[in-house]
Amino acid sequence: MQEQSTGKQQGLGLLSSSLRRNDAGGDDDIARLGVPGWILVYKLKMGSILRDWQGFHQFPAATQSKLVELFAKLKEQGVNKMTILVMGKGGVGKSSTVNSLLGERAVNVSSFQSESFRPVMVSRDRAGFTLNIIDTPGLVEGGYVNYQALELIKRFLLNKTINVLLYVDRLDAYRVDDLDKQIISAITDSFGKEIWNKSLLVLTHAQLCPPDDLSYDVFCARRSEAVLKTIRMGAQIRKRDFEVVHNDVKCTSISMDSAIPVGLVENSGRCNKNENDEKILPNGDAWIPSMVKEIVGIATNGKKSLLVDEKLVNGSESNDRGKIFIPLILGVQWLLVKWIQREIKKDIVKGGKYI
Ligand SMILES: Nc1nc2c(ncn2[C@@H]2O[C@H](COP(=O)(O)OP(=O)(O)OP(=O)(O)O)[C@@H](O)[C@H]2O)c(=O)[nH]1
Ligand SMILES: [Mg+2]
Repeated sequence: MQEQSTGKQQGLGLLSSSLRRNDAGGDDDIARLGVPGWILVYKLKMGSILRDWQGFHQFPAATQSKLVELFAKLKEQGVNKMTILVMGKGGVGKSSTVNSLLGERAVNVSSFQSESFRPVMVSRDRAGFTLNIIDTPGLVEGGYVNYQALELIKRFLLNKTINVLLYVDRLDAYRVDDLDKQIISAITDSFGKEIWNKSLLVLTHAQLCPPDDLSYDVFCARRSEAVLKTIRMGAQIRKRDFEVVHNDVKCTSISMDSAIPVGLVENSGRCNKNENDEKILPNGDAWIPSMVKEIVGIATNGKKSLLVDEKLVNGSESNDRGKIFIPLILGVQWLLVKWIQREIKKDIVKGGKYI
């Protein structure tokens, strides 16, 4: 029967396979959407499909009402669309965080080596508000920064505006090393220093029992400080520029005087819950609404969102800076050549005299 399918059915088949590739939600949703095929084609061409945010209704009522309030705040400021970019090393919980924030299994999560090498944008609509989240492949391959992945991400982002970057790492890691700094440098070289004005440090695996008799809050603060310092150094941001507190945003989970707020995340299904059925951290904080609050704070912090244009994709900021010196270098080279030619001529004249 399948072999006899009409062109229209084949078209939908193609669409559903694209959907499966882009979004782990499954193709049942296409039927549920009830939208004309051409709209689906258009939206797929734009890099994702805009769906009704089904996962929103899966959140506990207490979380839903907090999120409604936060989105209303955005709408008050004329913001009805937000695009979040998620980046970090492999296996730190990027995809799981995307799913947790959406309340649905939108992107693939893998316990072992990931098979997703491409960025994926998931778009959800709720009451006229569009939320785009872009999940990306890990930025480390075989112990080195994966510049190829970064290049792919950049190209995927062409003509998109990023309102918030979630830089993801794990809370339950005890060290930062040179590779962490290199990742930050690579992100900064690709997107410019300004991207850190729109970023939130997300630390996953936050349901932990700290070692060495440290309290949970002290442990979180120390780990955050270590990663934030690495970001500051990797992005070459001056200390005093980094220590500015957002006017209206205060990190709810960790009290830090940093320009980059920190959000703690526990993606595991075994995460503890409060009496309202909300997922909570060991400090009692319901982390999903807290994190969305931070995200909204960053989106409206008055700093410019990042438009990824041709210029950014085809030449990094740092390369542009280097280009200023090209005429100078050419000039010096020209003078050097002229000087050598003059010296050679002098030598020839001198040589002629002695013959
Ligand atoms: N306990 C716990 N496990 C987590 C958490 N976040 C992610 N995991 C697990 O860690 C593994 C990797 O998670 P992913 O979300 O696929 O990580 P990723 O960063 O997207 O990985 P790549 O796509 O390979 O870069 C999976 O087995 C997740 O279930 C968390 O907060 N707590
Ligand atoms: Mg992933």
